[in-house]
Amino acid sequence: MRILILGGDGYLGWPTAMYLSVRGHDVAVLDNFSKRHWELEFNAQPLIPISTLKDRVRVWKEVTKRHISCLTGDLCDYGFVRGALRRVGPEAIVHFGEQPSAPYSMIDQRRCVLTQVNNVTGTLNILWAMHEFVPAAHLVKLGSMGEYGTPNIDIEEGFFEIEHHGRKGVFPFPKQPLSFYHLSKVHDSSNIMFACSAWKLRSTDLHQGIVYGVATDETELNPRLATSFHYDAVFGTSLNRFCVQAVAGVPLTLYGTGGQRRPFLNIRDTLRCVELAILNPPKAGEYRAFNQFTETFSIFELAETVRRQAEKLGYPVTIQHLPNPRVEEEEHHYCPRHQKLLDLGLKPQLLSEVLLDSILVTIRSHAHRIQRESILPRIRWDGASGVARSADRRVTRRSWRSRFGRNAQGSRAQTELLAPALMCLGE
Ligand code: USQ
Repeated sequence: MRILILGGDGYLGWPTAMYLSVRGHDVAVLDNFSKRHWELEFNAQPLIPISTLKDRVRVWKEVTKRHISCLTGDLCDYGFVRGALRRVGPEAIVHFGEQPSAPYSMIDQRRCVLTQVNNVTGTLNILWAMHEFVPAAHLVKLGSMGEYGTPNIDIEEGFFEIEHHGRKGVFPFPKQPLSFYHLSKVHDSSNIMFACSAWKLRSTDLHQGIVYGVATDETELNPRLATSFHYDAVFGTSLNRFCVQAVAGVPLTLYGTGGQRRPFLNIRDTLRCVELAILNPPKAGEYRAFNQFTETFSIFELAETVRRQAEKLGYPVTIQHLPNPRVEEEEHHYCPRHQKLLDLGLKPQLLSEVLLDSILVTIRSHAHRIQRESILPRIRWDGASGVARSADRRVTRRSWRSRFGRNAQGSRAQTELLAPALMCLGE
């Protein structure tokens, strides 16, 4: 099948491209490298050095003899999007090409607007270009479980039936998103659903949970095929961050009580889910939603699991309850369904000790690259933070010790690292 991957330079886009290429599909990747630019704003570097997309495509050809074509351009530029779809003529389009960080979208007005304009405009441009050139193509869109929020009822897969004043109907499940980033995904979902209905396009909206893991079968073929793994407070997500923190010997950064329950999946399962969606397309005019995760954990359970496993590898780990920089419920009901991908044949690779061990061991081999100053959260959901300024580094070593205890081993360097977070959290 001819498959176009949008955001093909990213943490998930690049491994997906290789996974589908090695399975015989004709794959093209498209990116404008804006994520690399956003990373520069915070000096947030991926743990494993990654080369340019063109280099990785070249290495992929050397290693597998398979060709991935590469397009460079911005999804917000409609002329470019039209040209790309006309040139590639994809049968399936996998859309990872968005600003992917919830914290980034909460920094300030500029990043909030950038996130929503970038994500919503890009998706609208794809829909219009599909309508114009490839109306039979299947759009596989990466949405988020965070679109639903944490309602006090069980979460269905996209739609549910409700009865109101004696009449029944099927409706999109209510969305109570967790950030401006998650809101951009909600807007995308509505736009895609409407385009499917109005223009008879077809789309699968993958409401994805939090992806963890550093490697896939394909990235392991050659070190130069590595993917962009983040652990910093802007682009890294909880489990990946906790693993790096354990190896770096800094306290695990639990926000609040850690009672927040979230959906998770392994990066290898992400690739399989995308493949299952592609191989089982919806019919023309159909918009469907799959909840794409394999298990749920509270963030505290997750930190405890990482602590136990890291200690077996000889890393002493402390868990630290930081004041929560986000506005979110910390104790809540959470019971989302996730049956549709299992019905299509997904065999989940759950978070086992072996799996966690392999992640920690991979991180260990790159431990010299960990930038500790990027670990602590500086972005507040209440809009009061911005990025902490250097003047914020005045918190004393005594305040580190009184807050984190002797186990935290607060050196002068660590105190300086923590200062911005404490200051922006109003400590
Ligand atoms: N958290 C901590 N400590 C940390 C980082 C996070 O306690 O160091 C907590 C957060 O407060 C939150 C939970 O862990 O309650 C999850 O945060 P996260 O950073 O792992 O994930 P989040 O930013 O919410 O969003 C991520 C991805 C997004 C995806 C989403 C799925 O960035 O692309 O859509 O996970 S979901 O969680 O369902 O929204």
